[in-house]
Amino acid sequence: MRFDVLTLFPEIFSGYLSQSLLKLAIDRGLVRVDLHNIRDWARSKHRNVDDRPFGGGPGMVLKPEPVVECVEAVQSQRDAEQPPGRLILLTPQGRRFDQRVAEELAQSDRLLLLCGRYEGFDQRVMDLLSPEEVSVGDFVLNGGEVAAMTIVDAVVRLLPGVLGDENSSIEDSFSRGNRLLEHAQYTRPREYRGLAVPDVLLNGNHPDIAEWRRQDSLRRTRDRRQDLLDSPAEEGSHEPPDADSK
Ligand code: 6GU
Repeated sequence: MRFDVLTLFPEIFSGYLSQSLLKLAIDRGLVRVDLHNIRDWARSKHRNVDDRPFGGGPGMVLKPEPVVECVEAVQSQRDAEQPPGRLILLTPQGRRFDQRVAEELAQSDRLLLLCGRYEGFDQRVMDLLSPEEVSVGDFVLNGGEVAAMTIVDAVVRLLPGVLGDENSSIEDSFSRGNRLLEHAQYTRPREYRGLAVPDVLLNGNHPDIAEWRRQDSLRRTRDRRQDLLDSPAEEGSHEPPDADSK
């Protein structure tokens, strides 16, 4: 899968790209991430990419020309028979990103992630390019870069061969309609500062362990995220949890 990240701050991504799981996926040829600096498409002598908003107001708006021309240049980097890839614009105004969206995006061969800064893009960027607008949550980031990394991170771990075990993302919280939070985990030592590991995890009885974990997941979900139990189960989801069990 190929990602193209279009940004004014490509350096923000370099540390992340050299990180273990993603670096491994890149080294194994499963993923490719190309960074593009929008400023390289600026026309003026001073290479400015933003300007004051018409009508007044605070902040700066990203000019349409460098953004549109950068996107078009990146989209044209393909063979004649290949589709241009999905264009995603990161903005707090977008469709909310979640595990279901990650699974959908993981089906794509190529994603173009367009990161904004300042007060946003000139409206003609959206009018001309019709990107899919995506937000990672109801809060405001200083730019789309951290959101783009969030999307790359969540999508890459769904690609076949990226995680050690092919199935290890399937049982994750929120995956394929799983609506339960993860159960608690313990490792050695058996006792630390007076806190002991639950006995059931030590006795090697795997049906008992599975049942304890299921109950712990239910308990946590009820305490922390009742909303997950209230919302209707998705198509293809696991059995709905037994709401009466303790
Ligand atoms: Cl995608 N961008 C920015 N700037 N802020 C956000 C966001 C994106 N998603 C949530 N907040």
